[in-house]
Amino acid sequence: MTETASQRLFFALWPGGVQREQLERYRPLLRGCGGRPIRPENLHLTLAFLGNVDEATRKCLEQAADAITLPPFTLKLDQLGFWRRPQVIWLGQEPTPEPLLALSGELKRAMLACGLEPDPRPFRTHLTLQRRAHRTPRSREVPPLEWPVDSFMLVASETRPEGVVYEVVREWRLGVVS
Ligand code: 2AM
Repeated sequence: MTETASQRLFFALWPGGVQREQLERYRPLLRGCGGRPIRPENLHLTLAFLGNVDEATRKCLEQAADAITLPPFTLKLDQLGFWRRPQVIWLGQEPTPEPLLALSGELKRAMLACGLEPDPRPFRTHLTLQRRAHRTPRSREVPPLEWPVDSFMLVASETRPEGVVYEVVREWRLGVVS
């Protein structure tokens, strides 16, 4: 773990090796869309972006996450999408499945309880594949990425000269009381 007073943090679903490998099969569908692909080791699905968080707030968030007792679930990410303003291309699932909505809702409540302001927009399932993109992918419906989700993570983000580096700093198993 990085020992700093304040860290840039977010909660995320972190793909395992199988899913990370399968995510590569969507890359050819993004040719011609412009932008910059996310490096394979950086691919993740953000649940809640926390921003710069001090030690006390991080402890508060971790305690709130300890109290989450939701069961494991499986995602079937089967849509490619493009958001013009943030210029991102994502793999997602619409509507957001209920268990994922429940998890993001719990994390929003945790943020509020710890004095942070969650994103007021409704949560939308998206795993960003490409940034600074200009065009929507030709295929919208794609063969699904089946992703059994049995944990969520707290991740630290650091910007270095070689690019952004993510470090999973804690993991919570779903269906297990911490
Ligand atoms: P994403 O929505 O494409 O996943 C870490 O920076 C992660 O948090 C990124 O994957 C990023 O984009 C997400 N994120 C959400 N809101 C953010 C913000 N205001 N600033 C930076 N990253 C944000």
